[in-house]
Formats: sequence, structure tokens, C-alpha cells
Amino acid sequence: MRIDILTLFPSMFAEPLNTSILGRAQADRKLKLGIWNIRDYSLNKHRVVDDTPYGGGAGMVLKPDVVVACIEHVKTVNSGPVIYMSPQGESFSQTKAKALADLAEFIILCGHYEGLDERVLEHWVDQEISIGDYVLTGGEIPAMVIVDAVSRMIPGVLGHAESAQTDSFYQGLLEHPHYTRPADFRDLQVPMVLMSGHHDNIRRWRLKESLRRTLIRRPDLLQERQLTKEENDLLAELHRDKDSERR
Ligand code: 4HQ
Repeated sequence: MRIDILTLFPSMFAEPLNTSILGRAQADRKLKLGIWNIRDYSLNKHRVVDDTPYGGGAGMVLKPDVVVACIEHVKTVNSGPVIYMSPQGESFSQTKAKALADLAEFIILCGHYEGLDERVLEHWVDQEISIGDYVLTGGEIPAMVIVDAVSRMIPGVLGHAESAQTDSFYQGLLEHPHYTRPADFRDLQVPMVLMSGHHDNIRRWRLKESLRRTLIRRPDLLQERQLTKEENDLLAELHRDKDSERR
């Protein structure tokens, strides 16, 4: 997979994308990242990249000639869709990460200041994505979020220990709690079943705890998901446990 990122702040990407799993994915040539400085495409002697908005008002807008020169250059090495990071975009999700991971390549454009000239959005951008309903200073951190979530879906990027199959959201439920040694930590005990060695009881306990958390913290996820017979039985058990606690 190849991802090219267009930004005014290329140095922001150095550490996060070259560390840990993403660093290894690049070393193994499963992921190729290109970071491009939009400022390099300014023809102005002072390397100006932005200008005041037509109609007046505060803030600056990235100049379309500079941004399009950068996009057109990057398109010579990456023929995938251009994605712009913006709070006005479609919400990012695990489903969107999977769809992007199925592409061979794509380009991410990061804005700063007030953002992009609308003509660039209309004619050079294929998709706008938001990582959430809050306002950031730039699209760089959102771009890193996309690269991280997408890269870990590429076959072979996660090792066995990091396997994507057991993730929250992957299966549409929140994860069960995790414990490690010591069994007694400051008088706090690990649930007995996890130390029993009874694999099917452990699997069932974990599934029940996943359902418990999802029910309490994210009931909306349960609405989305088709439950199996076993899950419905465990959910009924959870409701019975709760009712007997009241009595
Ligand atoms: N931005 N999800 C870039 C965001 C944002 C978000 C604010 C994007 C500023 C220039 N991007 N502009 N939320 O807050 O993607």
C-alpha cells in the first residue's frame, strides 16, 4: 500500500509514523509513505502559501495554485483518490478504514488555517473525511489517525500478538477486560475463571464481559449488531444478574 501526505508541516510526521508497528510495516515494504511539503510548490520568492479570504474576515486560505501544483505532482507517483481531512467530511470508522485498506494507494491532503479554496475541494478532492466532531488546528493529526487505522488492516502488518481479529469494533462489541500477573495485586484479585485453564469457560466469560461493557457503555453498538444465540443467552443472563442484585 502506498499513502502520500501533503502538508505544510512535514516534520510532524517523522516520529509517529516511523515508530513501532508502522515503522516495521515500512521496513518490511508492506507500507510506503510519502510526505510532501506543500510550501515547496509555491513559486513566490517568499514561499507564500496562503492569502486572505475573498469577502473579508479573519483567517487565511491556502492558495489554490500552490495546493494544485503539489497535488498534480504527487498524482504522478500515486494514482489513488485524494482525501481531504476536514470536520465537514464523512465520519471516519473501522468500516471506512477497511475500505481504504482495500485500495492499493491514496493521497491525504492536510489543511491548516481556515482551510482550502473551495475550487480545490470541488475539482481535485475525491473524498472528505472527519475523525470526529471537534476542531483541530490542522489536518496532520487526523491524517496520522487514518494512516494508523488503515495500515494495521494491511495483511501481515500486525504480528500474531497484535492480531486485528479480536479488536473492539472489528466484531462490533467492546473488548473484555484484560489481566496479567500477579494474581493478587494490592489485595485486588484476578477473576478465578481466567486462571482455571478451562478454555470454553474463559471464552464464554470474555464474551459475557464484552456484552456487559457494550450494554453499559455503548448500547448503540448492540442495536447495530445481529446477536448470535449464545450472545442473546448471555445478555439474558446479564439482565437476570442485574435483577437479582436488586433483590
Ligand atoms: N480540521 N477531522 C483541517 C479538523 C479535522 C477533524 C480543522 C481539519 C482544521 C484546516 N480534520 N482544518 N476534526 O478539525 O479531520
